[in-house]
Amino acid sequence: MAFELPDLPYAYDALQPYMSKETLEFHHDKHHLAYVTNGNKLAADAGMSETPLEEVVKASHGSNAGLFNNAGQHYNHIHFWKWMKPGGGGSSLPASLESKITADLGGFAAFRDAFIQAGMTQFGSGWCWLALKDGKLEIMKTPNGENPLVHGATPLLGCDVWEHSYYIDYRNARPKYLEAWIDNLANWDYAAELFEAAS
Ligand code: MN3
Repeated sequence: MAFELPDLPYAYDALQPYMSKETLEFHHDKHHLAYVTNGNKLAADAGMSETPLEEVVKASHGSNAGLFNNAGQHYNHIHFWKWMKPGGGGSSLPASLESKITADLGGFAAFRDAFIQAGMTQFGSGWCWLALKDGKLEIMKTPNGENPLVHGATPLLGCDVWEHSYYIDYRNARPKYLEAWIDNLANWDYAAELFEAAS
């Protein structure tokens, strides 16, 4: 299936002041579009134009770096736009996911610390994640376009720590971006939806 750039599920200025209109214009209209355009070319070259996206990500991992990087980033960004919402964040989570976080990660505060720490310590470009693996929640971090799918896990919530996601609004202050993201933008309803689907 050809990759297509999805519309943002909110207005470009809807996440202000935590993520600016300018950041979303560049991030969605330029960066994500480039992954779609390049991914389509490379998928066609690999004979995978009709292959579902998750299969392309898994099949190209370790064997076709160009395709993997673009398909992985396309997958990650499709979800990233939905992993944020105006008025998001905070510690009030859907009950099923909240009790799972308490059981597996020691509670919301411990989760928040570990998630931010993973994002801060991802050296260079990449992502930090809340993922479900073998029925248990885990905090993960991955470089570049990699994601939990290629580690046998299901991503439930992911934050983009490439500089293009925060440099306009936070300059080099990645920790400030991560705190603002988890406290004010994270869409727990979407994370809970993915958790229910994976459980
Ligand atoms: Mn990005």
